[in-house]
Amino acid sequence: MNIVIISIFPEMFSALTVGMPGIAQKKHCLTLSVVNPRDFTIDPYRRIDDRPYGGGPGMVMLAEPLSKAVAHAKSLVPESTKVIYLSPQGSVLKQDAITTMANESAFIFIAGRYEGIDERFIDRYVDEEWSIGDYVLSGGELPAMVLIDALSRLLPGVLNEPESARQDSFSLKDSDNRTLLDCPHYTRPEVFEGTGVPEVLLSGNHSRIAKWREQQRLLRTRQRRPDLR
Ligand code: 9WO
Repeated sequence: MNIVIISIFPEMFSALTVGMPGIAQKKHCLTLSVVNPRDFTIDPYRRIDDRPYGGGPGMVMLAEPLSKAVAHAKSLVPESTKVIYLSPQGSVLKQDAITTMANESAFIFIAGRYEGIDERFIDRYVDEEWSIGDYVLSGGELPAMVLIDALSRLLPGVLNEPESARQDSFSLKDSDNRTLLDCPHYTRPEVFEGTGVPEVLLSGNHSRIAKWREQQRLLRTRQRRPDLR
């Protein structure tokens, strides 16, 4: 997968050199590049923002440097590549949408700053608008990184396991394709600060263990996320 990010803070994306996105890049399953709209400004002050028409607090990102950045980004990926804007006004991302996106070969992500982007840029250049949750941040960089992290763990060849085993153990879905939370996990020592491990996990009975884990997922989902049942 080839992802071009448009952001005025390219340094932030160095966080993606570690963990799953880092592995994906080292294995050439993922290519990331960042295009800075400030490099496409026309005025001597390299301004990428201006005051909002109609007044009010804060600044708005100029459409022109962003459209030039998109044109440059499109020279790095196929012309038809989807342009995605991360904003609180987008549809809230769920695992299903991320699984669908993982089948694509390229994306252009727009990470906005200030109070927002000139709506004419969004109307003309943005294909999809996605939110990672109902809160306002200071920019779209972290949401873009959240999406890249979620995508990188789904890319074929990133992990050693075969695709079928990965789908099983990395899915949030039960046998009826309904979302379930994960079960609790335990590792050594067998007693931590006086508390042991559920005995079933020490039994060596794999069908009992699988059954217990499924029950735990259902129980936790009912208790913590009744909206998912
Ligand atoms: C929304 C808003 C609502 C009331 C008052 C001020 C407000 N600012 C914004 C807003 O959308 N600010 C953005 C800051 C402009 C674009 C980049 N920024 C951003 C993206 N903040 N939060 C996100 C984001 C993106 C995806 N998912 C969650 C949050």
